[in-house]
Amino acid sequence: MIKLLDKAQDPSHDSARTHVRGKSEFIDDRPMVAGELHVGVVFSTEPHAKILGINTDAALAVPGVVGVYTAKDVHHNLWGTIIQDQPLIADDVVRFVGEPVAVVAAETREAMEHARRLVRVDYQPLEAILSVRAAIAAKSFIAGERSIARGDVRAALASAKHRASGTVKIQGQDHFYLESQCSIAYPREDGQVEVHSSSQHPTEVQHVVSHGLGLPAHAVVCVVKRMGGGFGGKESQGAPFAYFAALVATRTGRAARCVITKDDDMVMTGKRNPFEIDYTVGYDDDGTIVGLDARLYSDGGAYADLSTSIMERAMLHSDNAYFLANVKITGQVCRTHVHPHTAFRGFGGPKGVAMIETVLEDIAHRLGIDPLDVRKRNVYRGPDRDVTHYGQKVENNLLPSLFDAIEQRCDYRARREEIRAFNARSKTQLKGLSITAVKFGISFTTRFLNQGNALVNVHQDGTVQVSTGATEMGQGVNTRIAMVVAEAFGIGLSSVRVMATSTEKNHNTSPTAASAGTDLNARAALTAAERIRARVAKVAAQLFELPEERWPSRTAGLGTMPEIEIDQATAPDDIVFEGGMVFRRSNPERWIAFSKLCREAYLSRVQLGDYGYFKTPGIYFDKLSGQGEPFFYFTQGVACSEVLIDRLTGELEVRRVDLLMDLGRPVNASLDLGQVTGAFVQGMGWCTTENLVYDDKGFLLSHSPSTYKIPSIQDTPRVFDVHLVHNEGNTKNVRSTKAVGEPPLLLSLSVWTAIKDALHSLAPSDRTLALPLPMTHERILLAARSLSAARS
Ligand code: MTE
Ligand code: QUE
Ligand code: MOS
Repeated sequence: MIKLLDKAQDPSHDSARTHVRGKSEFIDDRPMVAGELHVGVVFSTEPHAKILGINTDAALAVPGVVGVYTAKDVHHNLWGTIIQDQPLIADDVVRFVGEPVAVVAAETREAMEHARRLVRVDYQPLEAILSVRAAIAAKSFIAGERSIARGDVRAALASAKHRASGTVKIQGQDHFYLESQCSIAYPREDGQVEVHSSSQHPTEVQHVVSHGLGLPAHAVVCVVKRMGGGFGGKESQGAPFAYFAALVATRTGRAARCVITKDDDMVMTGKRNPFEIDYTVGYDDDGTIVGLDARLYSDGGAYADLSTSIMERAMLHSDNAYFLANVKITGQVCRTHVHPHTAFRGFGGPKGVAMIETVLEDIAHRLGIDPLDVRKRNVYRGPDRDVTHYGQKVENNLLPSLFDAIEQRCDYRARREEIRAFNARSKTQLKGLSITAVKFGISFTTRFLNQGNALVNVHQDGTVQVSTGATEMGQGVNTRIAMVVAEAFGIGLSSVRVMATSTEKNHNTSPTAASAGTDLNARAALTAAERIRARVAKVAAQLFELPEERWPSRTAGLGTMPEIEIDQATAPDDIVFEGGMVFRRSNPERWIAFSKLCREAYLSRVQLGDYGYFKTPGIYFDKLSGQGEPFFYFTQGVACSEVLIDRLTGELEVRRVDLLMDLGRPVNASLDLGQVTGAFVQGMGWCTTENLVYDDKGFLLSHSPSTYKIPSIQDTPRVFDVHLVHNEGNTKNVRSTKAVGEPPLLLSLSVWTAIKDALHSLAPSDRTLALPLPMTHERILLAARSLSAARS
């Protein structure tokens, strides 16, 4: 049975106080230094064209303009996180509207903006591919086709009692971080450069800047204090902007600031990959899936970026919470002439899950069975139906009991009956109800990324500075790391500070992504802290043997105490660190404050800093066979959404959402609840209102807050009941916690399937509704209208 966690009152975000006072420093808040230049980007207005010439004369003539740089100024002009196929500055050909063709540097922002518009580029247009279907027709692909399969799909489909086929068309999503892409570069002595960047991946910035400038890695430092949101959009795509600033800084010897406007950012940077998924499913009378054949196509845009990894995760999540006995999932990334699409919260997961959840909804509709029963019939459960199509056993599987728990908590059956009656009665409105689940695999599927390192410095007053490769983007990773370290030393959270991320303190860092920031970095920090704790525990044990007059601090460090030998980490095991104090369990009367102990340890020449390293054990995935155990564990959850549709206007109201999330034993349940609700609402935007509209050149028309509608407070569910569930079983992860950042976003699909549920009440049972994602108000209106017309 599922037990709920009590609502917690955990420490608030470490930036909460400075955020609300406007004192948190973001990139563009950094004070201008003497001589600092403004950097702007001239970008392509053609989706695919040969560059015949670039005329910079007029731009250079603008007073205050210091330089205009093009591809010929770049040392090594190809970058890319996985496949290096993308020019930093387009050379002879442009491949998307928004692609950088020149970089302008000027004394003022006004001069820069003015000059940017005066750079003249002559293009000879080439044929552009602007859709997934056009790419398939032209065989325009990025990397090869891959598949993950189990059993005999063909035979299973042939002998299935029922079959259904369809296409799921899924649009992209803009990250809409409040702080657009930005970086400042400072030239340092002897050819070095220090870059401050709004990036989830400081090591990638370091690499891209060093390659682009022709510098060794040790000449470049990347510092990330925080981001004003990343959501995956700053995992790879922050790097070129850092490079543009660094290019100007090294060329001019002056600090250089590259801050992109919201509108330009939206035009230039890639989004969540659009997907088109063709499937055929075979199922029994009771709704059990016996075979699924799905072909996933994604729009990768013009360059590879992270699209191949995103496709892999989509393929690995096409099962979601459901056992597929016979299955073949094929994935192919398409190359088109739009901005290169990239990571977005959930990576490929939401696309695979959208497919299977909507298929389950259709099966239920066709059979006239409640969709919840179809889901429960297919959910992973032991002993025979708990191995995924890629061969990983679903351990610590709470899914069946989560379905039972949500059904009861939200009074599902009674509301289903009410809604049936309501829809039969109402002429103008429709209600829909749907429960979907999530089972999100935690770990990068690329094994080498699953490592982290951390530096812990304990000072003589007992306060602690922690540095890791994790970057703070609002998710609270710094607070969680600080809490884990504070707990290790038994000290208050205010005694621990997580410092700005910098590649000079932590090297070869992974992007803060795949929701694994805390898992990797808090674990590495804990290792370092535990080493320090073992040493100071030994100091404490010795101090307790001596009268206080003979402690180092009392003898001015003159050495009346024998020097402490710390040979290995042979910590006395009965020393307790608690409440800021250190004592022997057997004699709590004799104690020393942690802060005082640190001073004594220092005077005794005991090392008070350390470095920790962690790599996720036991994970393995063979990308060729599509088999293995790619995930350390699964984060799971369920949500039930009720929607109300106005058939005359298409208006949608999300009336009620009940949500249960298994996050193991949370480090900070309050922050986690913020992540769950934030991710859900962000996902709702993708499912309902966020409509990316391009013109016939692949230029993004909806490139501003007035034309691109992210959810507002008005759109959040009227009733939003979110609970974490009790689960202490994930003992292999740090503090038995589970990652939270991305998984709850996938539960917002319950809003999308609830819309389908509502519209199904107008559709005959032999009719499958192919609803695109997002279901905007307009699309709801059109779908309702055509269904009503078909009925009358
Ligand atoms: N939360 C906030 N406030 N801002 C963000 O940019 N990014 C999300 C998620 N939560 C994001 C966020 C994404 S895409 C990921 S992968 C994780 O945070 C990354 O951080 P974590 O690994 O520390 O959870
Ligand atoms: C989830 C992720 C990422 C991922 C795989 C996941 C991710 C990411 C990469 C990646 C892959 C290959 C590389 C590389 C990065 O893989 O964010 O540098 O060479 O960057 O399952 O979030
Ligand atoms: Mo998150 S999409 O893995 O940055």
